[in-house]
Amino acid sequence: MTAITTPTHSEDKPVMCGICEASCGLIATVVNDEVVKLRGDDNHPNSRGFTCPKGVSFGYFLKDPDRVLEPLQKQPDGSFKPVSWDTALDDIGRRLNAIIREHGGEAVGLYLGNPCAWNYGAFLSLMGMAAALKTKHFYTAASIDINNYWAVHSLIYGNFQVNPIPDVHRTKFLVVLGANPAVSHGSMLTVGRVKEAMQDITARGGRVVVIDPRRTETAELFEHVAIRPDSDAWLVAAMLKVVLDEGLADTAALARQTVGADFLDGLVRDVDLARAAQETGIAQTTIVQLARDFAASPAAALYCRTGASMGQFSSLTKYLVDAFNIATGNLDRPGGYVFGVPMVDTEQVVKLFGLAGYDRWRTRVDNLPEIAGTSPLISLPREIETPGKGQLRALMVCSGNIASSGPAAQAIDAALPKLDLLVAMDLFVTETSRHADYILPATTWLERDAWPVFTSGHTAIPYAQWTPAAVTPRGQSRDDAWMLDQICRRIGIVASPLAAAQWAGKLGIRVPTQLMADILLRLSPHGDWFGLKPGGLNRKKLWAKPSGIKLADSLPTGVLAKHIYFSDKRVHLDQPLIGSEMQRLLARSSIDADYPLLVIGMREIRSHNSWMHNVPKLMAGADRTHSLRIHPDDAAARSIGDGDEVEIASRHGSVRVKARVTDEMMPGSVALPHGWGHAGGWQRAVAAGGGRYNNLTGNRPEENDLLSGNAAFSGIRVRVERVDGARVKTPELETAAA
Ligand SMILES: Nc1nc2c(c(=O)[nH]1)N[C@H]1C(S)=C(S)[C@@H](COP(=O)(O)OP(=O)(O)OC[C@H]3O[C@@H](n4cnc5c(=O)[nH]c(N)nc54)[C@H](O)[C@@H]3O)O[C@H]1N2
Ligand SMILES: Nc1nc2c(c(=O)[nH]1)N[C@H]1C(S)=C(S)[C@@H](COP(=O)(O)OP(=O)(O)OC[C@H]3O[C@@H](n4cnc5c(=O)[nH]c(N)nc54)[C@H](O)[C@@H]3O)O[C@H]1N2
Ligand code: SF4
Ligand SMILES: [Mo]
Repeated sequence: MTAITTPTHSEDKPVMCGICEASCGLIATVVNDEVVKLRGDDNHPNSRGFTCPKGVSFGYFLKDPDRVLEPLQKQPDGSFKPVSWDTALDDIGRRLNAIIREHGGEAVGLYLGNPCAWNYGAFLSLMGMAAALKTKHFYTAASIDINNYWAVHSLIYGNFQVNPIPDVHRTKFLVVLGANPAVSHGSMLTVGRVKEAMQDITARGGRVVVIDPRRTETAELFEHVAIRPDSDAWLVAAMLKVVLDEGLADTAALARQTVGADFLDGLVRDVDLARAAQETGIAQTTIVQLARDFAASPAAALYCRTGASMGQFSSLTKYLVDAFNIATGNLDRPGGYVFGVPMVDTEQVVKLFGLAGYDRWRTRVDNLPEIAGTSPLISLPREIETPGKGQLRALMVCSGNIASSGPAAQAIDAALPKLDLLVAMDLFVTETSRHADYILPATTWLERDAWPVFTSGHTAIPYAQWTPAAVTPRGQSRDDAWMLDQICRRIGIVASPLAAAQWAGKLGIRVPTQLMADILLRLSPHGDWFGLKPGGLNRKKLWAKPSGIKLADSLPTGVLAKHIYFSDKRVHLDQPLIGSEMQRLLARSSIDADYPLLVIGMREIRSHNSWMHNVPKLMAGADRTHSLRIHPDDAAARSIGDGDEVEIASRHGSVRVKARVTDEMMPGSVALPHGWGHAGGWQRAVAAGGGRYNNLTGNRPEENDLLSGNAAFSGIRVRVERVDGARVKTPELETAAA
């Protein structure tokens, strides 16, 4: 008998990793429509062969037995039953139509989750759908991450998409405030091989200073300054004051680039350096020296990211960071704080489509300012639970796990079942999707074409890329853009902000997102203008070079005017809203005797927010338990030993995890990764245990960033106790009781 062999077809396909903002180029080895291997793509202009453990493990998502591969319908007993696409979509359409008929499109909400950043079809559809429904209930991961950036960029540059980044490849002095690029690989900043790029700074005689409550993987490599959580505004305000008081400001740059620079003097007038030292835990001499050294550097950049964006004053902090870069003459100069070269001019696109804006309207319940047509996630439970016109009744969550990653997660968890309709587009039955009436099975980035337009604007080596799908979608999974379009068809809208698109839709003409993206690309400064610029870009050209095409060797300078959306082409520094935030900061007491410790987050190299705990390779090893980092002194004061189970309690909730006693923590601060403590159908993730960090956080506006609605996850006041009979009272508590 002769053996029957299946002919194998093996191909190496360049793809883009769609997990984090590094957007690394990968090579997928595909055999008979299966991804057998993922490795770094040496030809990628930015990542140049780099990968991390998450990227190369992603093939597992194609075969994970827990992945949802058919539309699931919630049954009366709470279980899920597979149904056909038509059954699911028709019923969703019918229920949405009933809600819209009775309450209007404003009763329908959308959540655009973090993975949409690598899923252009999804984000174009969601943005278009929110506009077509005329709903204010458009929530995005930006409001639990970067709304402070967007608010400040809107206020001072006139467009939320404007995003100055440190010129990492040329800077002489990089200060990293609340970021850990060695693990996170960057955010709102995409630098290929980021660790090496930072090491190059010191190799060429420059400095890197990392300001962080934890001696992180990045801080280990460079100069580390430990800071008390949620005190970054104090630090940068004090540094700005030193620069202004000591006459170190670049007055020529301020005169040339800004209006309202006098505002800065008033803003920091009442910032007392001794108090700043007390609030930050950083010696006054260190603060002063840091400010002087930065001002003296010929090319310096202060970069702040999530650690400095997830406190209660994150907009004030971001404003101060930009003001400090500007006042020291570093904006728009080589090696300073510069602008990217995106493959599509997203600043112009959002302006053109009327999406750029801040505080054009306020939210219904919390009276918070809109940003780019979106509402902050902190308000979601109240928008669901508060009756009246505009009450949120139906929600479609696209790649979000807000009952884990969202602020006051337990409040979201409790509010979601109160909706008339919840639709989740996801890969799994998660903490969030388990509440859904329907779970619609989405493709992963290996099963769809990819266009890294979100990160393109902040990439240190500008490049363009568009890759075809590596494999066909598994099971019944479909692209999120397809599902959203199917839902739109059933409620008689087109996912577009343009009135013309709605009319075309009535005639049966709908522009697929791939074509829409290609049109945006072709009409961009790098585009081929439909043949008018023969060397220009289009989708076909990029598909033919799927490893990507470098657009420039370095970032341009002398381009500030192009990135200012005010007619005077100056940065607007005079901001009364920032002034009132400063007054609020000055009035805040940072001591809470009942909850004497401050908890901060930490990202782990083998986790990604809330959704990679089901991958066996990423969960192997003794260190893959959810644990709380605590300084030896804080542990000793509570009789906590390494490996003990501890309870972390805030005013909002509590979680139980193992303690890891380590002097990498600053005394008084403890660190806990978010995204653990799973429920739902991802069995390994659930078995991994742990707790939900975000049960510790609050969602009232005054507990978060008031100017942007950005969630505060960092510096939450907590107490920590050992979980057993031998609970000890902390010395701070005894003092409070005395
Ligand atoms: N491996 C991995 N990579 C990721 C992610 C992930 O979950 N895992 N998530 C991705 C996402 S969505 C994002 S937005 C980016 C974020 O990218 P980063 O902003 O670099 O994220 P983190 O690694 O959390 O770094 C934040 C740092 O701030 C510190 N910190 C906390 N509170 C404070 C504070 O009050 N002040 C100061 N100065 N520092 C503080 C923390 O100790 C931490 O080291 O990472 C992305 N990359
Ligand atoms: N305490 C604390 N909380 C935080 C943070 C923190 O540092 N500390 N970080 C915040 C930040 S920076 C962010 S960005 C948010 C992220 O919060 P979310 O936007 O809620 O995103 P994730 O938690 O990453 O959940 C992503 C979900 O999308 C699913 N998914 C993955 N790929 C796809 C896809 O292609 N299509 C579809 N339809 N689904 C997909 C996953 O299974 C998962 O359920 O969390 C925030 N929450
Ligand atoms: S660093 Fe980010 S983009 Fe690169 S391989 Fe890892 S997860 Fe993917
Ligand atoms: Mo994020």
